[in-house]
Amino acid sequence: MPVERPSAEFPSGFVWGAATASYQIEGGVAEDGRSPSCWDVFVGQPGTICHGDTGEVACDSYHRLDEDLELVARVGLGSYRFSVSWSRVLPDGVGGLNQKGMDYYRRLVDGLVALGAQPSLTLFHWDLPQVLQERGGWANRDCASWFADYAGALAGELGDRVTRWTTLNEPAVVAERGYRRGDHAPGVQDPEKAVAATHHLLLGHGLAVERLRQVLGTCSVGITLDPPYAVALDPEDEALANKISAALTDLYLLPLIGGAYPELDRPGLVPREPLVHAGDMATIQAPIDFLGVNYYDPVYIRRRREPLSWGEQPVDAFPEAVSAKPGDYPRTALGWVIDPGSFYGLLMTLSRRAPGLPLYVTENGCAFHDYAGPSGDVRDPERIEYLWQHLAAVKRAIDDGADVRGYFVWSLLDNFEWTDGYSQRFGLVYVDYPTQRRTMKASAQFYAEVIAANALPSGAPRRAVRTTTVGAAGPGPPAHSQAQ
Ligand code: BGP
Repeated sequence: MPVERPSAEFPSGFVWGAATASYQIEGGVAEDGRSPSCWDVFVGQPGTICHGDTGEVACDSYHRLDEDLELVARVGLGSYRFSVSWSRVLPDGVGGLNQKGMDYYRRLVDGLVALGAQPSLTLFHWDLPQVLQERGGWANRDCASWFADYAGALAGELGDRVTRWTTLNEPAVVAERGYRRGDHAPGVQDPEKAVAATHHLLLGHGLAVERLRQVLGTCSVGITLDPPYAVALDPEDEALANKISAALTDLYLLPLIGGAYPELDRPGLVPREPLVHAGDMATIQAPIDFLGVNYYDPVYIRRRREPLSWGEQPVDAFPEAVSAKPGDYPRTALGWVIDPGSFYGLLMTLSRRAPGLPLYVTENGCAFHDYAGPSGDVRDPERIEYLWQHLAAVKRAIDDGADVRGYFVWSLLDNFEWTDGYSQRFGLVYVDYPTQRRTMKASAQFYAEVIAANALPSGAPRRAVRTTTVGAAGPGPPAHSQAQ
């Protein structure tokens, strides 16, 4: 089937960015008054992280700010998405600001502004101050107001120079992996705490939106979700896949845009009274200016049949389904299936579900086993191809009416990838951890050219990637790219 090419040019003003997060890059964990976060504590527990890695040094960005700003300039980013370490600026979690910690973010924001790159600030990318974790963390309702106070404090310091505020990054991952499954910090395995965390994260988001508007007046504020996009492995399971997609997406999206939790018969998943107090849903529904979307790969669904086949996994809260990976798709180094057709499907679904709400792709990217060649250069043709295919999906969604305003690659730098430690490299820039030397990969050069042209190059990517989505769940992917 011939490849359907979108017209190469992106809308003028389209925001080209790259993203990072505080615990994943900063290091300097005990410096200038920073207190530990729940991640500092979690990584110290044996068996939690690949190779026993920690974020103690990470990319040492706390000490290499100028170098990292230079990379922003060299790639020509229109925006840089970073997160603030709550325990660096408020070591007690609440109360007085730590000015030394704040200085780092002031220099970062001022540096970006000087380069003409919009600062996109995420308030919470998973590293809760441990002092607050010891008071229950997000399972404690008070965490929502601690978060709003923290948002207000930062707005007072940086407000006039931050272009976009994102309250939370992927709250579903915090609740599910942090409090239900326990393979992320804080390592809690308690379904009641997980559902409480879901509600308190969303409540914290709503209170923070209110607080930012109080302090700043006009500002652009949103939230980043990772809406699961379920695809049926077999055509007869399409309705099941659609049901799972809708339910898991609505758990976080519906309260934000519709002021209610979905009517799902899953008591352990959906917050209800007494967790939900009068007035909470109105707070959570505070108007936002954009929705951030993180996409990596879809969830492939099949109806459960006993006994389970090799590779099939149960799907939390949906006992009738299993997830599995299709066998014949290209994968990233993490085994994630490369499926830009589902990315297009997700963007179209969200623009229909939340009409009028601009979308930013706040993360999209891939890990490959990159290495520096004998002359020091890092060639990553797979990443170039991945970016090309996923940007083509974005462009096609825009052409088909989705209001996508920007795209941020995960990540600017190779970094500490949570439970995978340093074993997975997602960066446009290669980091040699023993020396902390940064090298722009070939994909950084490719991305710089895309940004400069505000368009995809007209040539095809180097190799063919199969991108047709299996099954036919959701609105269906574009019929493109069987082969080139
Ligand atoms: C997202 C996180 C990022 C980043 C990315 C890569 O869920 O928001 O912080 O880490 O995933 O995936 P992972 O770290 O699981 O390999």
